Amino acid sequence: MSGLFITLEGPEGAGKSTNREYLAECLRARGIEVLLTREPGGTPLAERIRELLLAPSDEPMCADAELLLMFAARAQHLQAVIRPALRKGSVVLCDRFTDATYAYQGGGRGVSFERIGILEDFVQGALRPDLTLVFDLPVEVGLSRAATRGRLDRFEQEGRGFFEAVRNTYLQRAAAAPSRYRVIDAGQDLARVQQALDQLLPELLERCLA
Ligand code: T5A
Repeated sequence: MSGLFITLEGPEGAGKSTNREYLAECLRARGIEVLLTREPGGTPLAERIRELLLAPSDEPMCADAELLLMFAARAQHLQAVIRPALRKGSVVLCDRFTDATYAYQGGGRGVSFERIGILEDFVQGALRPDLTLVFDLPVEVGLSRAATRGRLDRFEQEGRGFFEAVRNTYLQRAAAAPSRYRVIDAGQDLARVQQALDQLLPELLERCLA
């Protein structure tokens, strides 16, 4: 694999999609080939799985079904999109990846990290993100931003305790492996968040061009 795999993570409404576009523009302006993608999703089949995962339903989805659907979508996404782009030498900017599974299915739903790790190895082999940007902000700020879009999806209907656990899991993972993670204060106004990203750019460019 010769490209660079960068993931953007964080709780609901943290600004990942907004800042993914900003980062892509910054990198493309310097002549770097960037692929923007997201999880769950990123291929037609994985997007159909996403619809199943996000749609509110009268039938509660059990935690293991949710976990396996996340990894089913990921397997397809890796095989059809992420691995080919990395082989071509592109920078892949992916809105959520397996850290979200640890945060939501692990921290939020209580699935053991060990079980998630088994599926991570099975689906990804040795592939892990080269760099993960965690957009961190207080739960209530993120939820109120997400709520401006109107109807809540299945995850957004969870209670505050769920999202506190999600946030804490992200922060714990970032603290445990500081060489892979950069935590960005996403509770600030957008201009300041983007200033923080600007400060990361030299490091990103160095890695992209290495
Ligand atoms: N999931 C996903 C799992 O449970 N396990 C997994 O393994 C994976 C991969 C995906 C759901 O799936 C779950 C997690 C999620 O619940 P989604 O719709 O993709 O669903 O959810 P999010 O990724 O959370 O998408 P959001 O759109 O809610 O959040 P973003 O992308 O972080 O935020 P963004 O950029 O859309 O911004 C939200 C709003 O805030 C404004 C934006 O303009 C926008 O209106 N905004 C700001 N406002 C003020 N100040 C700032 N700094 C702002 N930044 C953005």
